[in-house]
Order: sequence, then structure tokens, then C-alpha cells
Amino acid sequence: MPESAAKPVDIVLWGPTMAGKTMMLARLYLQSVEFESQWEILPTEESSQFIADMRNAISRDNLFPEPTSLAHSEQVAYLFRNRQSGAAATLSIVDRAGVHYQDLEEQTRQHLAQADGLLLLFDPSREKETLKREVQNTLEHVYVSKAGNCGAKDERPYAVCLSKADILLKSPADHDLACRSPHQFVIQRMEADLVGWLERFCKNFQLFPVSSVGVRVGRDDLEPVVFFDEKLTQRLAPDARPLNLIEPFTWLLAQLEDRL
Ligand SMILES: Nc1nc2c(ncn2[C@@H]2O[C@H](COP(=O)(O)OP(=O)(O)OP(=O)(O)O)[C@@H](O)[C@H]2O)c(=O)[nH]1
Ligand SMILES: [Mg+2]
Repeated sequence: MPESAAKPVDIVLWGPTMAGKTMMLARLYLQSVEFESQWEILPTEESSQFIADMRNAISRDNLFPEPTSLAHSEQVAYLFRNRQSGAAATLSIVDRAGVHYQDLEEQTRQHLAQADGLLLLFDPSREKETLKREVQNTLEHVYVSKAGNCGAKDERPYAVCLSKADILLKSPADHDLACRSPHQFVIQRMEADLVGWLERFCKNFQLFPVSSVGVRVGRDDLEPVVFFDEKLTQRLAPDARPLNLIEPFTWLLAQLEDRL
């Protein structure tokens, strides 16, 4: 099949500070050969330094990435390519901009407005009221960034993800539900108003529990793959396998199929 000549569709990953964006983006590429997906993930020039740094920190040293500094915020992009059709999509990351960085805020606003699909990431281990504020602020921010909404709901697809889902899993049955019915899993664990907030702004959304690290699943119990070393630094077991890492992206790409 010929490669798609069209401009790739643009998916933006966006979420509050410490939501797990960098880890998600890093593991998405580093683990990508293990995903059973019709999409392959390729590096771009913009992402090569990021990949090298993350490979050293995560794959070699079993560490989590450092928090992304605003002063050195990196724009990272990957290319998704469909193995059958050759269709392509780009994924880019926008890290949260601080209130004092007006230039970055404007850049971020434009980036969000131009996106064809959005992946929003929230940390469910946040204090309830903080999480609620983060979800509301993020949805409002993305909504107003899209010029011409004129009171209408945003028609773009939103994959709304709870990060660090390994913390939410209590049993193999939970793990099974998170894999088989991700939307249901999140509905059962989030504030009842979550769907209401989303319905207010977005026409088409899907919920996903995501863990960039995952858990080890035994017959009767689950074992964590994150632990603290003797210096109380958080580390990752080398055999850690992520949960639902590519699924939100493949859902978004399926929603954007007619554009690919
Ligand atoms: N248990 C668990 N913890 C995670 C996971 N992903 C990230 N974390 C934790 O969350 C912290 C923040 O993750 P980052 O990926 O740096 O978050 P971020 O959204 O890029 O943060 P900023 O760059 O500061 O905005 C990490 O240092 C880990 O402690 C995960 O899948 N599971
Ligand atoms: Mg980051």
C-alpha cells in the first residue's frame, strides 16, 4: 500500500504537573515493540534526544524521569504509522505552562487549538478536591483554546486517562476489568460528576486507566513493580509491563480514521 501523502493528524498529550506525562511518553516508545497493534511508533528528529535520555534513565537505571523543567521544556513528537495502510499521525506533548510564562502559554494554547485529538492525563492519587479542580481547569483550558467553539461542544475525540492505574488495582479481577472494560473501570472509581464535566465540553470521549509501569499479575494476587531502594529513590522492576499504554492512542486514531 502507498504511504499516506496527507498531513499527519496531530494528537496532543496534555495534563497537570506530575500527572505522569513524561513517563507515559517515554514508555510508549521504549515498550512499543511489545505492543500488539496495527500501529508502529517511530521516532522523529525532535524526539531522539528525549528517547536517548529516557532509555538511560528508565531502561538502564530503572528510574522514573526527572520532573520536566519549564525552563527546559522539550517538545517531543513521535510518528504513528499504520502497518497496513501507511496512514500516519503525529503525537506531540505539551507540558503544563506556568502562569508566569506567557509566551509558552500562547504557544501551548495554539498547540491545543490545532490538535485533531487530545489525550488528557490525570493522577487519581491526588486529593479529591485537587483532582476535581485539575480536571475542570484542564477541560476549560482546552475548550477555550479552540477558537470558534461558539458555545458548541468540542467535536474532537478526547481520550481521558487516569495515570498510575497500578495504584488503583487491588486484584487480578481489577486488572482484567481495566483491560477488558477500561471506560467502565474508570466510571466505577471516579467522582460521579466526572462524566458530567466531560459531557459539558466534549462530544466524543472515552475513559482509560493507564499505567506506564503496570503490575505483575499472579493467579490470586498482584505484585507491584515500583519499589523504593535503600536511598528511598523510586525504582522500577526491569520486567515491568505497562497497562493500556497504546490503547488510548489507537482509540483516538480510530476516531480520526476518515482523516488518515
Ligand atoms: N505508580 C506509578 N507512578 C507513576 C507512574 N507514572 C509516573 N509516576 C510517578 O509520577 C511522577 C511524575 O511522573 P512524570 O512522568 O514525571 O509526570 P509529568 O506529568 O511529566 O510531570 P511534570 O513534567 O512535572 O509536569 C513520577 O516521578 C513517578 O513518581 C505510573 O505509571 N505508576
Ligand atoms: Mg514531564
